[in-house]
Amino acid sequence: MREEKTLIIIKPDALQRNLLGEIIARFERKGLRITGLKMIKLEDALLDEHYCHHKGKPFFESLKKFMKSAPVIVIVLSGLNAINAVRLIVGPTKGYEADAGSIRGDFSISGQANIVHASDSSETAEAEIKRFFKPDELFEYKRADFEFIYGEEERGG
Ligand code: 3AN
Repeated sequence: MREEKTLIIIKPDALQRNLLGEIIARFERKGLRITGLKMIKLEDALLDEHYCHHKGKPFFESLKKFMKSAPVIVIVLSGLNAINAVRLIVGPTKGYEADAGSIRGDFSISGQANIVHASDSSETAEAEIKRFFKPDELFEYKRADFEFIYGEEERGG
């Protein structure tokens, strides 16, 4: 177990469907720390980089169009094993395959309009945080409920 940072993008469908508060609340309640947060409008250059593993696929252009259709919220979440913990909260890519209780399982029935993106490994988390945040846009602080979120060993003794 280790302290990690991960990146999520709350997508245009979530904004249009008034789900921003609901989604952010789920990560807060889990015990994760929000250490970066902003609203941005995605442009082609950033999307080409972020979705380079999908370049050439039939849905690539429509994915970009969807991601540019409204602003998105980018958030850095910090906590113990945050990358895996956040992927579990988000659920698998296709909303119609995601378990109830996950964000995609509860709010999405689509493969494209799937509410939120989350980094899938420590390498992608590091690259994605750098892609969307400057160092001075990230913050460190201790949550007031830290003692109740983690056990003694997890808090560093
Ligand atoms: P995840 O977001 O779960 O890591 P990726 O990286 O495979 O999944 O896909 C990135 C995004 O591309 C998805 N969140 C979804 O919006 C879109 N996407 C993936 N597969 C499809 C597909 N078959 N049809 C349409 N959009 C897709």
